[in-house]
Amino acid sequence: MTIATANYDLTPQEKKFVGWHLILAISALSVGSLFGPLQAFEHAGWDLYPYLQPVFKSYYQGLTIHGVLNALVWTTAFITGFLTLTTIRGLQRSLRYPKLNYTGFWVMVVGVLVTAVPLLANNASVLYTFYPPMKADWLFYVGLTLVVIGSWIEGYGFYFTMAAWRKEHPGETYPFIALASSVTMAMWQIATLGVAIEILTLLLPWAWGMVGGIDIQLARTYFWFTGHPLVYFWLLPAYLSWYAMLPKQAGGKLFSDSMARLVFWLFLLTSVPVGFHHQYVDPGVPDSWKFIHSILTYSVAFPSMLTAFTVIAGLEYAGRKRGGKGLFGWIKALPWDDPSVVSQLLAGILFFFGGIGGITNASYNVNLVIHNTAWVPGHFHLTVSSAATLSFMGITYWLVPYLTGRKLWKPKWALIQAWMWFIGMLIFSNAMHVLGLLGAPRRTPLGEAPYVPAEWNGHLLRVGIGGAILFVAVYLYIFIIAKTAFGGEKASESEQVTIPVAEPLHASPIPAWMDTFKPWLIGAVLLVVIAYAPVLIDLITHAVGSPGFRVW
Ligand code: HAS
Ligand code: CU
Repeated sequence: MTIATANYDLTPQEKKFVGWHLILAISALSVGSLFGPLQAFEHAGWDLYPYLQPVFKSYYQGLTIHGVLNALVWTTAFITGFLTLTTIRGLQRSLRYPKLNYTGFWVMVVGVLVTAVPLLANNASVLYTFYPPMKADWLFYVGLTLVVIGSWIEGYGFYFTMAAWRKEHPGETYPFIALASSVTMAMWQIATLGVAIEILTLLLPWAWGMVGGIDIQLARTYFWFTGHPLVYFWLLPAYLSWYAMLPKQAGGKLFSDSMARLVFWLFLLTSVPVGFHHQYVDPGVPDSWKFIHSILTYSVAFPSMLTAFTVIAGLEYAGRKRGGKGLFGWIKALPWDDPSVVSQLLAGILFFFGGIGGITNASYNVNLVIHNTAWVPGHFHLTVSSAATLSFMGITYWLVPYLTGRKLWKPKWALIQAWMWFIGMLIFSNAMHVLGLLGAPRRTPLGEAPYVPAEWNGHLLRVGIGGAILFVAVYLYIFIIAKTAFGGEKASESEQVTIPVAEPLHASPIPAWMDTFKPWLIGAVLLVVIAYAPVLIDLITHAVGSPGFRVW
């Protein structure tokens, strides 16, 4: 078996290419993050939107910019860049067709710019789920399509590179981090077929006036076909780091190489056919199919449980090697002074709560209580904004010094930043969960709502306080990264950061079925067909048309 252990350096050109992804990602985050706190402040009764007139028109414009730039652009740009690095480092070879990957990246950049035009002009305040019959300017749909196509092209670049490596290394096993990168991309490419079909066959013809109406139920079904696995596109790069990089940073090893591989294959298999857990209340989906998707949702939670055990076992190994004793002494022995490690540990702790909340959501009966309430943004701020985002922040704390050859600017401040994110998120998301249970709706300017009962007020205030802490934390992060990249002290030869890749604890052979895409891809497609085809055929044959509305 092969696990790359020797240091391998990217070429300056490759480093620059990964760096461009980070610039796109962090630029999106820096604009998108302006609006999150504005929403939180509005909930707490400090509505700042009137002061932003006439530049930003409404709460909903802000909420859309926040969701699109943070949840869609920051993540996708970071992930494609990070997976480029892990593919090259894993295979210890350059991209097979670098120009293909460059093309993918620039298509993504054009897509972001095209999306930004209607967003900033308040012509696409349809939120990040862009449910019809709310109708955005067509540029919004075209821009998002380009972002997705750009990410696909980068994915093809990974596959060609994997195939070239395979030819050069007959009989060897794909190195884990490269395999995990391509599995993530393959899952994403199956997943995004839903939104691609939604945009090309429904939204664009409708936005261009070629058809009079749109079938709302069909559009929602296509959307959630993509919408759920989208969350694993955010999560899996964090898992890649937790499995194969974090243990090395903490002084340990990858606890089980084969388990890590199995987890990624299971995600490829089960991530997509679960979208109806977002549509439990939708009238056009038969109960039997909601049941099937609910069972499959519990199946896709399983690899995360495996991850919790395996990653924590790897961390325990590291902690004990560092001298930690007793039941919990190993936790104390972990490097709590390393901001990259701490960000990822705190992201994992927050994900415990987010994951339990996810399993709660997946239960049909309980979902009826929390659906469309503030509980849901409470859930996803622990997942996409913590498990993924806080991990990505932690990764950049070594990645930017690696790419630039500079030292991280004030590591103590980076530590404070990670803890601020953790504390801000605990306050914010706990308040949102409680508000949801009390019946507070999501996607609503609650500060203005006339029906708010007194018992919500304390929790709304906590939303504002949590939001304020997160606001400081995110701009502190951006400041630290900018200072490191553009003004950081040059690292000496001995201080140069290398890419952390953990060795497996046991070098056991990997069975052939865990080193080939074919059976897993066939299984994934089959499950999708079983879980979706009958409902989609029914919805397509009974499609009806609604006109578009501009509700903002
Ligand atoms: Fe979810 C709604 C179910 C995971 C994101 N989810 C959402 C929405 C988003 C989102 C964005 O079934 C809202 C969409 C919208 O706008 O309407 N979710 C689940 C389930 C899981 C889950 C079953 N979600 C995620 C992840 C996300 C994410 C991951 C983003 C990254 N979710 C739902 C459902 C809804 C939903 C319903 C619809 C609600 C509604 O009605 O609208 C599972 O995958 C979760 C499994 C996770 C675990 C946790 C394992 C714990 C680990 C931590 C290890 C700890 C470490 C730290 C390493 C079982 C791995 C150690 C530290 C030391 C110090 C030692
Ligand atoms: Cu979901």
